[in-house]
Amino acid sequence: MTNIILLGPPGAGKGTQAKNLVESRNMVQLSTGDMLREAQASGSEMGKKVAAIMAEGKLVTDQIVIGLIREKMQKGSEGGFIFDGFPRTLPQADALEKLMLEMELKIDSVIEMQVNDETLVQRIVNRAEEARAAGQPVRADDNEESVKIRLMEYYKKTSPLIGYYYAKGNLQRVDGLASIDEVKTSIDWILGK
Ligand code: B4P
Repeated sequence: MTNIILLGPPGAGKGTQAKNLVESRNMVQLSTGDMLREAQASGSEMGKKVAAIMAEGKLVTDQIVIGLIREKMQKGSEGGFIFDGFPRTLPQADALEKLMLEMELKIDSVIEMQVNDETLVQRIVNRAEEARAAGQPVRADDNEESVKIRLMEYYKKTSPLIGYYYAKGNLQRVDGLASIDEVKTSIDWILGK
């Protein structure tokens, strides 16, 4: 069993690589972004509460996302968990550490996906354009204005986690500018067979 955190700015490819790992390693993807979008789609009170915050590009409260993660982790995973987009703040990282201890699990690897701001904005704007062209729904936060706020939130609240995990000795970096397949190969190399 392997438990990993995918860390990186919006559009770095965390969700893309998490899906690869689910297929190839029987791991369970815990994407707080997906969980929050599901809550919105279900029309729940919580979903309504977070909709405007997410559309603007801000982070939702620690309390909400920690609650979501706790609930999903209780279902367990044979291959291990991929934390995708969680933790995003230091209090979330502390909460995850406590949850892992409670469940007698450990984080094996924190993989930081490095991509420059210009590429991130371009990828997200492209995703919105592709969805529009295919007649599919466009994510409310996939526009240039929200992406800039998402990036500011990342640098202010999430990037301190790089030092946090570096100090714990389990931070590894991959070049997120490489192709999707190349990034996958780098992650496979880090995780081993
Ligand atoms: P998320 O859903 O986590 O969205 P993200 O960070 O933008 O996406 P990701 O990095 O997964 O990029 P993707 O693979 O999709 O968060 C959305 C919002 O939810 C947040 O802003 C916040 O409001 C809220 N939220 C979520 N978690 C939270 C938490 N813990 N605390 C508080 N709030 C939270 O890739 C993007 C695009 O790039 C895709 O089109 C993909 O095809 C493309 N791409 C990926 N890899 C590529 C590559 N190597 N080369 C070329 N293109 C690539």
